[in-house]
Amino acid sequence: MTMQEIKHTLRVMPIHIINPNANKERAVYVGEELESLIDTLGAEIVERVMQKLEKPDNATYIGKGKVKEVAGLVKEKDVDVVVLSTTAKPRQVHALKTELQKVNPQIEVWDRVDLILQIFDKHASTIESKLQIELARMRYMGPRIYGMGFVMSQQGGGIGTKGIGETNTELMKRHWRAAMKKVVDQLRKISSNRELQLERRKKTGIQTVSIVGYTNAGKSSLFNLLTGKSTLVENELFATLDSTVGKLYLQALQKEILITDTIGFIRNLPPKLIDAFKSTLMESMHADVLLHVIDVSDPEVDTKIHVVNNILKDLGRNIDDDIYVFNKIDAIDLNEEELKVKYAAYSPLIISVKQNVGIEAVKEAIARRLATINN
Ligand SMILES: Nc1nc2c(ncn2[C@@H]2O[C@H](COP(=O)(O)OP(=O)(O)OP(=O)(O)O)[C@@H](O)[C@H]2O)c(=O)[nH]1
Ligand SMILES: [Mg+2]
Repeated sequence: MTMQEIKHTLRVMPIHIINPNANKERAVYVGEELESLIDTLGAEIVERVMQKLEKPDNATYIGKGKVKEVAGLVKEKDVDVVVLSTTAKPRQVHALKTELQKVNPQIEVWDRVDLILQIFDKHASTIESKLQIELARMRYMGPRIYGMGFVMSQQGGGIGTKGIGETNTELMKRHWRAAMKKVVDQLRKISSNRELQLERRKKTGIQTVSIVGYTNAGKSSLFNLLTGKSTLVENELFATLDSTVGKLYLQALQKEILITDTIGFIRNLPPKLIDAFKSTLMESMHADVLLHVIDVSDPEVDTKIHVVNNILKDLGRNIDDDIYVFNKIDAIDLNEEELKVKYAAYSPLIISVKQNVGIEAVKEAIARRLATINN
């Protein structure tokens, strides 16, 4: 079942997996984030289930008793998709799905990563981002499960996957490898084109700034304000998937620089998935300066900064000279001075894109940073 095949609004039931030892407030934020991801898909949450779990069940992740409860609700509420709030092994997702198919043969089971990939799918507009999603999906699902989709579609049905023999498994693996190579080759071509572009740009001496940050922080909004462009701004997670480049004239340097907007980050993304987006992120990794945008009205400011910084570091980027831009000051009670004290560790610039506050200071900070790099 693909999103395109579904005509009605998706009826979704999240299963919030809660570690009983975890901080309660934190668990609530993470749960809310999962539900905004579901909203972003345009789906309807028809029921929600909580499951306290210290250790996932080896077979079905949630365990036998819970499967029964979930199956009952799937039937009663006519659920199309069950979403696990955490990342599960493809094998566990598949086992849970097989159980739930007994009450709804069309049921889909996604874990958190599957959900994010569905959103990426919905928002992907270029060949490159589509290829990257495909690659991420292949890597994430592994040969067995990925191939299963293939075999099932060949048979034209979703049921009856039992008894697939060794020969088929080998076939799946081969199919998986071949399919993956094809995507990797195509992506490599796009990547090397971009690398050429980046090198050419370096030679002309045009400096570059890239906007990074957690999803929904206001990166595209800031990009639009700085460049006069109109990249899509949405109160949705992952509205942006591709990199966009714009020009910015810096009065202080009396010259034009390039600025890019790109995909946002989110917690608990498997490295394999981020790796698949490397080609889009290359632009940012090579930028002279990074502007790290933060939603200051968010209750989890520090956590989200760490998530972003860890991903950047994993991608091999030095983050020591990043400029921290705290956005959406209009949405909280603290004033600029109080925020500067509270977040002193980041030497933050405090802005509101919405009210056009603090934007000149952002340009000045960029100019100052770029000037030091030049010398
Ligand atoms: N209150 C307030 N809202 C803002 C401000 N800047 C942006 N927003 C809102 O925040 C939401 C996300 O904005 P985007 O610019 O799409 O955020 P993004 O970081 O590009 O998000 P993704 O591309 O989805 O990762 C939108 O609803 C914006 O209108 C601000 O200064 N104040
Ligand atoms: Mg954006």
